[in-house]
Amino acid sequence: HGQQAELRRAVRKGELVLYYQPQVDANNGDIVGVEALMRWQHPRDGLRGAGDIFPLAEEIGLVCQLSDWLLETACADLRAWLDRGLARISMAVNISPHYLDQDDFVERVLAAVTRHGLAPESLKLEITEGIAIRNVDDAAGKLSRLAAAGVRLAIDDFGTGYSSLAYLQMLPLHTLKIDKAFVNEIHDDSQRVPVVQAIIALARGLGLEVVGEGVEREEQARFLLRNGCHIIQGFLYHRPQPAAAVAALLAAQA
Ligand code: G
Ligand code: G
Ligand code: MN
Ligand code: NA
Repeated sequence: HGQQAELRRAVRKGELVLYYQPQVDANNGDIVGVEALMRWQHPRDGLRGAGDIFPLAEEIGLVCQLSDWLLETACADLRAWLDRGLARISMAVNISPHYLDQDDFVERVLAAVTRHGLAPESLKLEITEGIAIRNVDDAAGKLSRLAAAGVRLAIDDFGTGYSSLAYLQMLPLHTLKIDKAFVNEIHDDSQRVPVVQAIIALARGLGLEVVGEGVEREEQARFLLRNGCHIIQGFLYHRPQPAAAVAALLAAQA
């Protein structure tokens, strides 16, 4: 309960912030998108990750409030970058199952996009494979309405959950993100990493964009590029960072 009180206090005091991790086109190193990742600037412990926030938020019924805030902040930051004349990039946000369950989920997402005058295509919702399990038809219906409005949908951590292949057919996906567990298996001496190659082939066969996540080493980037995955998110290029730092990177790229 102490932890729960602490999270409530953190929200009141504005200790929660969004960091953004750039995704680059490995052909030229240009930033083509970012993923918003929540952080807790804890006065005593320093920066805490989302894993310290969402499970607690779930326990105290704070998920929807946090999700509204994160969507609003991400859209406002993207708007500010566009207003400065910086490159048009995509903004990816992770969607919690509980938020997706809300009756007005679709309206909340579209309202945030509209409020900031963003093209719906610039927003990408990241859904993990487990998310739709609770009510697949309901989730698929909502996500289809958003897709029809132009909002893009990414399946996150692909290959680690259940029913992956079924979801590929049920959800109106735009992007597939290869989980970093698979990227991790790419080493210098691996001539062939069959699972990664198969996932890329699957994504391309379905006409999906494919993002390689958790890329930390050159040889991993080279392998992905050689095998048809050119959008890369990983510490090799950029770590998650505050909005101002991303703006500086985009300005340097212009
Ligand atoms: O960046 P980090 O290691 O804190 O992320 C840990 C996990 O938390 C990741 O799986 C990520 O998808 C999730 N996560 C990070 N930020 C958010 C967020 O804003 N909303 C939701 N629902 N999940 C997030
Ligand atoms: O939502 P998702 O599970 O995709 O969250 C991405 C997570 O992966 C974040 O916690 C982010 O900080 C982390 N991440 C991104 N790139 C790298 C990387 O190159 N190495 C490691 N270890 N983690 C990464
Ligand atoms: Mn994600
Ligand atoms: Na992921």
